[in-house]
Amino acid sequence: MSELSKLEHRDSFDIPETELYPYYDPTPRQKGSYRLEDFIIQRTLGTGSFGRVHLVRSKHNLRFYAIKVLNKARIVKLKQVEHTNNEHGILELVQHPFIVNIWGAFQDCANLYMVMDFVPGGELFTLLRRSNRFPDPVAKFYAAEVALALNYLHTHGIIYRDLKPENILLNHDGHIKITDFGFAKSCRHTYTLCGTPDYIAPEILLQGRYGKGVDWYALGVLIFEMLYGLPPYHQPDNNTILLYERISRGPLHIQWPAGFGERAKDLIIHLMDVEPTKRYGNLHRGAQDIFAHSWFAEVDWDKMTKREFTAPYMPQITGEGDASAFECYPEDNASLTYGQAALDPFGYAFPGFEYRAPSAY
Ligand code: ISQ
Repeated sequence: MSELSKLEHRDSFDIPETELYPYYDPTPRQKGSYRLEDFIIQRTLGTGSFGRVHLVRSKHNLRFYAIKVLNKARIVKLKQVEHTNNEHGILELVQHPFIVNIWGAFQDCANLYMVMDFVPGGELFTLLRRSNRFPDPVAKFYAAEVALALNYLHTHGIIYRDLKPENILLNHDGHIKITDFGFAKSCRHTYTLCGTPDYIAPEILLQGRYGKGVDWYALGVLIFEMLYGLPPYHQPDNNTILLYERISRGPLHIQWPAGFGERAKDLIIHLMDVEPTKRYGNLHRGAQDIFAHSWFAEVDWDKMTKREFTAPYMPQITGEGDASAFECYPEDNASLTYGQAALDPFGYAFPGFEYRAPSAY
């Protein structure tokens, strides 16, 4: 099933814009200093090529957290050092109700650890596959929360670059939390570190390879997938060549399913425009073209930002630490290897992760 959403992002251009619907949190989070021995590992919530995410319980406050564990040697081997440092740096920087919160990060000889909120409602991906497709108002609710989170990131100079239902988690109250910032990239330098304007080289102005348009494009794909159940260019046989051909031909060639709403279709076509300079989100009105689109006409954006709408689906959670909304993964004793003394040739590569050797030595 996971192949369904492996579409490559396409390049776009950066255009600075003013912040729409800002979110101010009156209670800034308390940052902590942690080590593995502060937690009891309960189970695996997800796996990836560099490590796993575990549900853990704090020995001190008995609260549940998610800890993402990444193997340093694998990160180096797969040339993901910069992405990993970006992920950590960006998560430390951002604070938004629709983005997962990080509490701290540390490393031992072999691994990096990121301590995050446990978001118990599971992936939007699971809910979508189980529901087949979402009714229009449900898709609109999730799309609106995602659009606000993307706009927040963009106004802070961050491109997310990995939007898909697998990376959207549902909190206990049914509101979203975007997770996995492994591809996120800070593009602040394209706004602020360009030097004196008269001297800016054209390639700096045109450096749009990772412009925020890729996120708005992905929002178009996400809206389609939520309303239809599959992404617009899905190839059942995983034929990537055909997929890339369809992606480059653009949304005007999509065979729209019967009954697909005209307003949703119009928004998706504008979000998925092959030409980044014509794409909604990248025009002179920026994200306002998206927020003011007729498909979102019922949305009160200020209320949406403040989470004042009741979510369309309430996760069935029996208590704190209930992780039944997540798939079961084989527990292959990976956690037994955590915190062991070993050579550490890669510690220097991750300076943002506090070095916490186990207390035994
Ligand atoms: C928080 N809660 C559940 C699962 C998670 C996966 C990745 C990152 C954070 C998470």
